[in-house]
Amino acid sequence: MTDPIRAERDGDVAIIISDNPPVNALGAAVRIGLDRELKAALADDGRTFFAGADITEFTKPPVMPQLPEVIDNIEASTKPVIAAIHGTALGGGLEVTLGCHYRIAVPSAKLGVPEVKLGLLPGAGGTQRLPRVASVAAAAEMCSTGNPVPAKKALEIGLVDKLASEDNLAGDAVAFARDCIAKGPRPSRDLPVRGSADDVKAIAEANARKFKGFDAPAANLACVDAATRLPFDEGIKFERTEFMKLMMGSQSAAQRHIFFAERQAAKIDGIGDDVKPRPVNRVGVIGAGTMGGGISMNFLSAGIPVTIVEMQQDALDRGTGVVRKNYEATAAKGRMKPEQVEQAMGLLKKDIFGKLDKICKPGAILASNTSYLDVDEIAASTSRPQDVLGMHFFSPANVMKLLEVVRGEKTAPDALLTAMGIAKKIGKVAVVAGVCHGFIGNRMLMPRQVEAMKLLMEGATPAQIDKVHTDFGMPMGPFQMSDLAGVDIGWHRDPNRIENLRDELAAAGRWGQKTGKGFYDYDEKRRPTPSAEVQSMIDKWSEKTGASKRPITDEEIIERTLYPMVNEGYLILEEGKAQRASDIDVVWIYGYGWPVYRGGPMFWGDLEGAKKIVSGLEKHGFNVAKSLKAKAA
Ligand code: 3H9
Repeated sequence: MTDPIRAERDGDVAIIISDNPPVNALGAAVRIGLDRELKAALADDGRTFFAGADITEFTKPPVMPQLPEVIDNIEASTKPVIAAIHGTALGGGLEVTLGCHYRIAVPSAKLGVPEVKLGLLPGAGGTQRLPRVASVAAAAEMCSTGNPVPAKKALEIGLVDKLASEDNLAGDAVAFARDCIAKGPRPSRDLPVRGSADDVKAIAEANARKFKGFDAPAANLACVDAATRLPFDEGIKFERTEFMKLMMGSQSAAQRHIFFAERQAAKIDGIGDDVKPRPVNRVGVIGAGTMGGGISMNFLSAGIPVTIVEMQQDALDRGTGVVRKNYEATAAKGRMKPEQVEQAMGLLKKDIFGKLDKICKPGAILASNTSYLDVDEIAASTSRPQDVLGMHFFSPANVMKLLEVVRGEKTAPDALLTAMGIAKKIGKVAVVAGVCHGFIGNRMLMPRQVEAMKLLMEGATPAQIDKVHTDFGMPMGPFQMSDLAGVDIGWHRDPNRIENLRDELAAAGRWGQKTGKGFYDYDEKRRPTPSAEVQSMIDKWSEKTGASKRPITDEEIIERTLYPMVNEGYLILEEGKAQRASDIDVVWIYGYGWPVYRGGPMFWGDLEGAKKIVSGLEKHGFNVAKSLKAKAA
């Protein structure tokens, strides 16, 4: 293995260069080399910056020197050490720069401590040095949200001392180093803390909703708070204790799992490097409804021209109107400039009379956004099944990150690769799914919904079931979801045919949020309250179906609504409809808001334990997937 660290000299300045592709993670070889070259530079009278600790090392035995020690040695250097930053200085990478005495960065550099997104905190002194180098407010914000700051902002908050020119970092850094020689070392630990505990409190309050359920943001804030009241070395000890607590906890394990799962999902088994994606220069979308409009926005935002095909002028106007309204709302929040709105709208061409065949050249990919239709059947109805696949967006399509790319029996490898590539280009997290009813996500939703309805008949209330799900960390429970999606979805629309509770709700106009009432009653601000009318309908249907009502525990709700999802996940894997368990987790995190700190249903199933899940499922009479049973054995 080649040494990732090498040193050069420019007159009286030693330049230590790290080159550890792909992201310059601070793995053992880098730490050893960094320490070695620093010592050599001190003894001698002379692509991206680090993307953070090597996350893959966290589950392995530690290799010396550890990062805090390397950073302490840099900080203790009797000669000034300058960090020259380009690309991304993240996590442990930023902490290395904080151990340096001065920092210079190119304008395109980004600096941040994203550890919180991995359920962690900067564990190499970052929480103690940032409040001294920048400020308590900046440290609290950066550590607890994990959002990086661009170099210009870093300069404003004192995190970097100087901006280099974009294409001459080495030259500017060496010149800057010469200026610093006269100033001598400036250890961050000796700087006064800039700000007070109130700054930490303000950040905590401003983000309370976002942080709900997560352990790491509060731990990050507690460390920054410690910096305001403890001497540096005591603060470091506090940081270490908090870091280890998070590192040993299940939330960080879950979040690290998802970090790698998301990247793994982009990889398609069985497709070699010889397969190349097809170029995609324009996109046609059929149907200008909510979904069509949202889907179009993804491409427009990525600079890809879109032709919307809609046979009805009013529907077309409504659809393009929705696109404009959404963009204008984004502009009103300052996240887009008015000229960008026009630019995106300019890419949208209306073609009322265009015919599908006219739009589709040979080789064009024909993608269906179906949630349930059989992609193989759709493919069979064309003369080019190799070009047909599913691209299943989640509503609202311009917001939700998930895209299920459905691989049909005859889908060509390069067509699949193209769909996965375009998904990345439009900022989606794509997962390959096989053809089955509901693909991965909705297929797993079905047993959950069925059981939730049965539980109502047996004595649980919609509010109780939903609360178990929201307490678990889901953004909403099964009945809140029905009310949002529409209770009338899939309804036969015959008001005289009432065969179950859902029919009765639909016939009574209880279609959910859109009619102001569904499983819940809604006020004008769409706040739900339990409905007496619905409860009496439930009681009636419970009696009709002969279910004996009894108190239902929250534990039973978990066993009957979440365990069957895990079970379905195993069935999906057995049938080869998902490539790997972690893909299923990605679907649920990005498509349905499964709490990331629980790592997705499959990861959670492992934490809960296969034995416990199997016995829970068997207790309630479910057919357990063979592979799940085998795991429990
Ligand atoms: C930390 O620093 C703890 C310290 O405070 C305390 C220590 C005591 N390690 O994302 P990409 C892999 S915690 C190992 O597709 P991009 C990644 O899996 C760390 N591997 O590229 C992928 O592998 P593959 C805090 C890593 O250009 C490949 O590199 N730092 C790491 O879209 C390319 O990644 C972070 O949380 C890593 N640190 O984005 C930063 N990072 O090709 C995490 C990446 O096999 N990283 N890999 O699938 C990122 O945010 C993005 O990777 C980055 C580049 C923005 C840097």
